[in-house]
Amino acid sequence: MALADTFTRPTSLAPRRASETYGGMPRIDGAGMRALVEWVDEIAALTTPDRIHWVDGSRAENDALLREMVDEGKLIKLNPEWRPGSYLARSHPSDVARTEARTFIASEREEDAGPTNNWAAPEDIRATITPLFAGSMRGRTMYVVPFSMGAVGGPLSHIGVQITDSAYAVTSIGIMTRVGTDVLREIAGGAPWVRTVHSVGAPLEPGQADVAWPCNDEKYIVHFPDTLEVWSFGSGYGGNAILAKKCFALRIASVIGRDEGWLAEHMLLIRVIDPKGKRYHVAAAFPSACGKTNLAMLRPTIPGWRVETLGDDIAWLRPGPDGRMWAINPEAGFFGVAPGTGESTNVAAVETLWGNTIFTNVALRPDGDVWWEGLTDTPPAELTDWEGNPWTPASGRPAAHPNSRFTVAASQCPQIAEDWDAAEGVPLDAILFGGRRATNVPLVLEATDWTHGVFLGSNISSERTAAAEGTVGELRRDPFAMLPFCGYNMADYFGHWLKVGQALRFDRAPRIFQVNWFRKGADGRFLWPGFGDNARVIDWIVRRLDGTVDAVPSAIGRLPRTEDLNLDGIDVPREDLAELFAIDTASWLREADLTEEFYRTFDGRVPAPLWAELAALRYRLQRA
Ligand code: OXD
Ligand code: MN
Repeated sequence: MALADTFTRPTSLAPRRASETYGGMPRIDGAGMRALVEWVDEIAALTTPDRIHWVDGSRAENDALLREMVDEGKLIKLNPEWRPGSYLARSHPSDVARTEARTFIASEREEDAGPTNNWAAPEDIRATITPLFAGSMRGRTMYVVPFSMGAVGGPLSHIGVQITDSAYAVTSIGIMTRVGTDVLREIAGGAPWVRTVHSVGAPLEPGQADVAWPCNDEKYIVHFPDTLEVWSFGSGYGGNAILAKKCFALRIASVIGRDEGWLAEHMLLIRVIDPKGKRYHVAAAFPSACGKTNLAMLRPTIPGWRVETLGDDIAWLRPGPDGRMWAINPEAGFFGVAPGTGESTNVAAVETLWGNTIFTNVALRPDGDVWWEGLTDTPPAELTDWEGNPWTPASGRPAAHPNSRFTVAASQCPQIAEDWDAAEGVPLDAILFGGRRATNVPLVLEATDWTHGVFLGSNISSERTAAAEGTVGELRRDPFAMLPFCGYNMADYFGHWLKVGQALRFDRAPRIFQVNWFRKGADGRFLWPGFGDNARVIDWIVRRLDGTVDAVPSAIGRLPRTEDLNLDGIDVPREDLAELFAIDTASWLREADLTEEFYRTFDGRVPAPLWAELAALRYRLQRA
């Protein structure tokens, strides 16, 4: 008999001890399951919840949780006529984003966290956070959520368990991951799993009424890479509360990948299908707010081309025995930024959100639907803003929070690939690195080889301020778009990328490209139309993969011959095209200086091949 057949879910049982809640279950046994139950007991003893609820991931359970949150005033049910099965949450105004300053990597050795992370000694930070967690779930339900990143039992997948006292987190994890008793079967069978603990840090005294969005002014998001644990306190915001996502699938998974020979990346994943039906798989790393979800759901403007979505935020990449790089999207949903998502910018995302969506901090329409800046060109005449106040276009402030979000199942995307959750993933043909750069970085360039590609990735940066004013000095460096997400020393991570490249067959490794949709002319105008027209850049990349177009060598990499770009049907003036690919030597030499400055912050840990790339870049620039 399968575990699921014998497993009777002890929902909301009163006993405090998890082992008691498992009393009547004959088949969940084995060392793996015992370790889980002991751990749950240990966390319950520390946090003292009123109830323990083992989450089974069923539809009925999810519906009950949503109903409960509506009854408690934690969610607003949207008008089912417009948005069936959908809800709006309004966070506490102070709990609206990831808290990077409160995010810690507690590795045994400080140098293993590196200069780009906040480091804390494990025993010190445990001594700090343990008293915070003591009694932190009093008066609340403690949910135990077993989840899988990637298809359950898949060769590239990993599993974890999140303990949380937030029903909002449970329903979000249910969308973003695969939750259920089949994960428990893996654990019972001895599969390794990551332990994650989350508390909003708002215990309730007997009789005390709850608030709509419980949280705590004090916040800690702590990762223990040596013991594969995450402890998150004080925040209900997705990036801090859905621990499977940034905390596990990037920070902890990057460490697992370092030790096992694969890569956990902040990348979207797409399948591009050319007019002849040939398929290519592309992963792309972009810092936040650089159009990752838009590229993930691209609608090409050139006839005959199609894009299928595989993932919009995270990709796990592993060299296969065939010498190719295989990739999965370990998530099962999208936790996307709402503002800027509209009919004209990302119609596929808008269609994805037709229902079954949890919105957070968007505006509410009088008819019970939602709205955010950019959804339509003209705002509705009246709204309730994200803080619950009346709003009109004359209010002079955004109606939705700029980081307001939607949480929705990937399967709802109208262009999701049929095999998007295939356990073995897809073989990668190309990797793109991008950022928001008003100057210097051309529309597209190709790395000369893997090492040069790693050099490009290590130098990703994005303008911090309005792009028109962007100068080299105002760049935020975001290597591989992983600055807030790499769970170990970034210089070692560069080295790991080089090492993983060696596990690939040279003629089968994905080719690496740098792209920049955001270059501006001297007059501050965008030089490239972007959005669906970015397919024209993908078209060139694909023809490079097929070997049907030549590229022009330059000091910074291989550039297209402008006549090879398919510009049929759009009007990009000749001068703009020239500017899109112009190389300003003095400015690039200044960038090289910034790279040196950045590399020096790693105390000699940056791998020699990257220093060699920097020296070669300077040499080529000086000769140009
Ligand atoms: C995200 C982020 O939420 O990058 O995806 O912050
Ligand atoms: Mn992201």
